[in-house]
Amino acid sequence: MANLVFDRDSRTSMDTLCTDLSQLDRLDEQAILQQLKARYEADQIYTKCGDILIAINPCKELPIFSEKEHEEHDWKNYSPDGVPHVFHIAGRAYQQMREMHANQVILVSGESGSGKTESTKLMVKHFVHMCHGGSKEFHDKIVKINPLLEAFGNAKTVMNHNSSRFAKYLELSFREDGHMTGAVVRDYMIEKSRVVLQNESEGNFHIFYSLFAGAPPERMRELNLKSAANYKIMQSCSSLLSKEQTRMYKKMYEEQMDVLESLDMEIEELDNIHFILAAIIHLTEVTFIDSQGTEGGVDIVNSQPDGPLGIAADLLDLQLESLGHALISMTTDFAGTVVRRFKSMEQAEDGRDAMAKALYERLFGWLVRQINQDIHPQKKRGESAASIGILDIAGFEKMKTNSFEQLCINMVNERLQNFMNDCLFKIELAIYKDEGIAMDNITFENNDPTIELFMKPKSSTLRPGSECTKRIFRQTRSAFARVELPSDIPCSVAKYGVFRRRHWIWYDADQFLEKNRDMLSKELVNCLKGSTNELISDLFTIKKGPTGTISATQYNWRASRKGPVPVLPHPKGRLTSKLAQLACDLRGTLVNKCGKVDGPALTKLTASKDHKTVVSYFQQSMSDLLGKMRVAEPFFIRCIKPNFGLVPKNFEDQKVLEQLVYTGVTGIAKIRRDGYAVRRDYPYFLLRYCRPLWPDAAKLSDTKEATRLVLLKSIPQSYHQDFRLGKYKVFMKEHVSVCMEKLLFKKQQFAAGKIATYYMQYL
Ligand code: AD9
Ligand code: MG
Repeated sequence: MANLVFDRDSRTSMDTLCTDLSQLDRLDEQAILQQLKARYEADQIYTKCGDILIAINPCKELPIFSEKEHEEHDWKNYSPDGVPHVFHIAGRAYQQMREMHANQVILVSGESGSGKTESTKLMVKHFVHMCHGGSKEFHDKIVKINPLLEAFGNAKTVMNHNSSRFAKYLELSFREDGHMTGAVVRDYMIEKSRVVLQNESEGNFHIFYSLFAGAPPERMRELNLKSAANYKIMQSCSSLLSKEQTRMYKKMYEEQMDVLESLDMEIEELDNIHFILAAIIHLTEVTFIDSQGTEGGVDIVNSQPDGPLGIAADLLDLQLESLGHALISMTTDFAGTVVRRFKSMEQAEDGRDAMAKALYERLFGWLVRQINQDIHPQKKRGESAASIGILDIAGFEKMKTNSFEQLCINMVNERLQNFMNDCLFKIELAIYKDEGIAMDNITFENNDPTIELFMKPKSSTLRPGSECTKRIFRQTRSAFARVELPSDIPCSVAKYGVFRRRHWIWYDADQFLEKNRDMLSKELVNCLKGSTNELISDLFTIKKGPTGTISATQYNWRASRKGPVPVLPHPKGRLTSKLAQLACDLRGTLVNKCGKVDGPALTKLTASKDHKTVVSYFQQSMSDLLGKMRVAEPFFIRCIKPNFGLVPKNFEDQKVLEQLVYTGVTGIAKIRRDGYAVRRDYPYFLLRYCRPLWPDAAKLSDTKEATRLVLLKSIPQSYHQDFRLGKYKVFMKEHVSVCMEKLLFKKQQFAAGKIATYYMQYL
């Protein structure tokens, strides 16, 4: 195809825009950028890159998701030459699931605000559309659970007004005939720190604003809540309390309650959701003062029944005194003797926040389990089924100041990128090599060193200016390293720098330790377990989910049961556990006098395998997720954010280019141009096509030769260069595979017609 010169105002010349980047003559970043830009300006937000879909956020509503598009991209009409569309990829996954009876997974990636969640929702709608015949009520529910999950799991950030603060893996199950039988939502890595602390101009989880805007006055009286502006955790973003936003949140509240009711939630359960949310709001209002007593420690400022502590205790069905004690004191085991100690101010505040975060996290996990209970697959005995999973994570973030939350989110994104690299490049190239098929000149940005350093850091790799670090820079231009503070970074504490090609991401290491330390002391756990409210007590007791899975949000608790929860002592106090030792080590090394960070400190921080830190929990969650994805056929959607502020009609070259480089789109286009996306073992290929289409070829003992014959006889001459015969498999371009499927379909229809005619004569 010729490289394109076009007139942007002409409709006809627009038609000459290339829908597949791998078909461009010139394959470099600039050519790809210009192509995407021209398409974006013509509202063509989707472009293929081989079998991968590039989706640029339109930042405005487009009329391309109607019934017409659903029909056009129905799996029955699937063609690899179809118009690129998010429905098209969903259609292909569905078709492949039906064809191969195998699980499929669609990975949606891209930075924060690039459109992952919207794409996910659109695909769910398309799946519902494609599997006609199921219950309408059930299909509606599958679509409606998304806004509910978003209410509890999304929040306004500077990068996206509706940013997902958790990773969601939605697994839709289908019967052999294509009917949807149910779904399971798996939630991972909710950013619970947001409950107690939000960056400037960012919001708390949407549900809190909905509660204030929508709950009727009698409910607010019951919860002892005044207007939102009175509470600390509601104050970080005043625009969310504006009249206009309040109107919107009021409407959302009503919808959320409707969905909750449609999940067969009982009144008592709805009450409990309200009680826990309100308890979190009151609990975070509890403040401490240094105690005047001889034992030191702190006291609670207002411990009256009508103060924040009393109200929180009431809402959680706890004894006021037991909650108060758990907040300000703790017990430590000194060589078998249990000693009760008072907490320092820092420890008491940490404990209060940990309790609020744990309540929210477990409420979220419980809600997901309730949803799953209602929608989980109803499989009959002996019925075979396959699933399509869609992964939507919190996207890559680069802010003015990046903190621990960004480190965790970005670490997960790096891991996913690494998985994509594995699927798209490494495994691919290895397979071609193994099968003796030539494939040259494919390069991609390998982020293995970053993963190594994040996931399995070795201290030697982190030394500044070390040979190893220099080598990483030279070879891969991607590294995670100890760096000197540049003068333009406005922060007095140490930083970690992660170098991604062409730019650095700076992490403010202040509070890394506190945020990583995800400890809810055993006193607080016991206190909550002692609640006379069955749900609250249950939330802090391990239970299996409806599908036998243990919710990710229960994960920490399970880990913490392995032994006593280590209590972090006052920095000057006696160390009571290895973790405390580590924490103090880190405290010393992270904030040293010249504003530098010692690599081994982070090594220890991220290397912990006992699941008692946020990082190790993220690592474990990610491994679980990848385990699931490795055993399914993957599809990839790469979302792109056209500008920082999500303004319509604004395609910023530099911003898009950065994302193209980061995701290796050029390499993907090349490997897709030169590669063969569909591959089948010879026995499978022959079983599927040879007997029904060319029975004579089945007599050949050489399976490779038989496959060649079948293909040459079946596909048009113009496709003859579009397959390769490897040692064990046949490799085909997608259109070759689709051509074979169409032939088979026709043949089966023909056979079915003949049988029907035969029987008709006896009627
Ligand atoms: V984050 O990593 O969760 O912070 P996402 O999920 O990548 O992020 P999201 O889907 O939430 O981004 O999209 C951000 C906003 O862009 C949405 O709230 C919409 O206002 C807008 N958007 C995204 N995709 C579309 C679309 N296909 N049509 C219209 C869209 N608007
Ligand atoms: Mg999202």
